[in-house]
Amino acid sequence: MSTQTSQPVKYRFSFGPWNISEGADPFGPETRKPIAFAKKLPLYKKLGFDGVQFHDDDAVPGMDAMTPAQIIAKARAVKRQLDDHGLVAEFVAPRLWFNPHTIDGGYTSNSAADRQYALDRSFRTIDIMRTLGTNLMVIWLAREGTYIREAKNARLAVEHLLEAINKMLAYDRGIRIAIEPKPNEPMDHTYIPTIGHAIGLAYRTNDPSRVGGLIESAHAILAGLDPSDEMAYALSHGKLWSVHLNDQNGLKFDEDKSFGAVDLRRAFNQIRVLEEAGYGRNGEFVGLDVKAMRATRQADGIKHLANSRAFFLALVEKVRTLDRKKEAAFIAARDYEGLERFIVGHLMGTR
Ligand code: XLS
Ligand code: MG
Repeated sequence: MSTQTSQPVKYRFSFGPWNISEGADPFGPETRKPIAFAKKLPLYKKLGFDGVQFHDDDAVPGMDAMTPAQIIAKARAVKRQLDDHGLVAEFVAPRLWFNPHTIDGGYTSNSAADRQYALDRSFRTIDIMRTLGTNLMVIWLAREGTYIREAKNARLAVEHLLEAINKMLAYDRGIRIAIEPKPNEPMDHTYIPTIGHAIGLAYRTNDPSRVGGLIESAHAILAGLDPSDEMAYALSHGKLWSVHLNDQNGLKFDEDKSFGAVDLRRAFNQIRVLEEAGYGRNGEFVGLDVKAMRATRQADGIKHLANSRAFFLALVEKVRTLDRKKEAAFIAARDYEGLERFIVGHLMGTR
């Protein structure tokens, strides 16, 4: 990845259909009416987005009851819809947390039949990816973990994951797999909770060059880590293939708040790390995995996407206009108090 910043990157944005949602939470029903997939598509360009992120069944609803050929035929129709709107599929992720076979995890379930379901489902995901024109698969390990420590063998779980990933890599030698780590929710503890775990696993696969990561800001925060440091770690390995930028107010449920809405400085530092590593130059998207608040009215159900993109672009300007010489002087003098005032002043537009 290039470190040249002479030609500024023109960022391309993406989100998933689930990011325009109905407002249900575990404590109450929907507060907004559903919007059909076909009605969501025209909103992408209108909001300044070029990429669509998919769960496999966002593209092919009801796929568990369909044959591989039927799944591909439906995915072809979705590809035509994307083409009609000038959109591309960024990635497809297997949704391994709805089917009864995944009640206690898919790839790491104690049941061999459940593990086989997860694998077969992932092969169908790959068929969908290829049909939609992307070679990137994202795996968010939703239920791969435990509610109680004794329920599974954590060492064996790593071997199961490795075996599943190797089989996916062998199923199609052109695909890349980005692991999206998250430390908890829905599980008490999820396996592969951080990007360090994901990259460690990547190096143990049969083709490490095809296994990388997607970092979601909120997931890093839930692990008590700084998202920009997590991104820097993945970037140093050449393994940051997508991001889910959003925000999170401390250690609670996964909030998926608008990017930058809680902590502007933390958002600034994420963009800075991306920008300095040339993120986006190899076609990587800036994904915004953000959710509208439950209180949001129907007509305002896409404002969080517009807001997140606007905050991102405003902060890109803040990164690009930071006086690097002044910053270097503070660092050289080890005047971190001065540096703090300089950075916060820059963000606030004051001195
Ligand atoms: C959930 C995840 C999910 C993934 C896609 O916490 O963020 O939305 O990004 O499977
Ligand atoms: Mg995500």
